[in-house]
Amino acid sequence: MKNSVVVANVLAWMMACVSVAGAAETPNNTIVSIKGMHCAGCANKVTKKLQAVPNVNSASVDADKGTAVVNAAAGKDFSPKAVWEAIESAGYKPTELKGPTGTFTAKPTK
Ligand SMILES: [Cu+2]
Repeated sequence: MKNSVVVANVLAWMMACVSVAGAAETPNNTIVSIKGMHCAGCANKVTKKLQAVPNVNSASVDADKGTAVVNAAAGKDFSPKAVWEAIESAGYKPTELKGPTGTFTAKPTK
């Protein structure tokens, strides 16, 4: 069981590498710093909200570090504003969002 999860992760990583190979300087990840999360339950809540944002492929939220890594669906972009608002709607406060369109310390306008 554990091994197959590792293999799946490695495959996903390899596929991610292939898809960003042509644009190594603008990886398709958006990293958000979030205030107010304390446990896995908080992280789950934020993850669910982020995964509901259009064109978001996956979101991985770390309550201890206070970060979310959000990945766009292949060939698509999501709205950083929608990501910011999704986190707010879960009850937490984004403090910084770094993505392909820039770094924001207040809610992006689009
Ligand atoms: Cu919690």
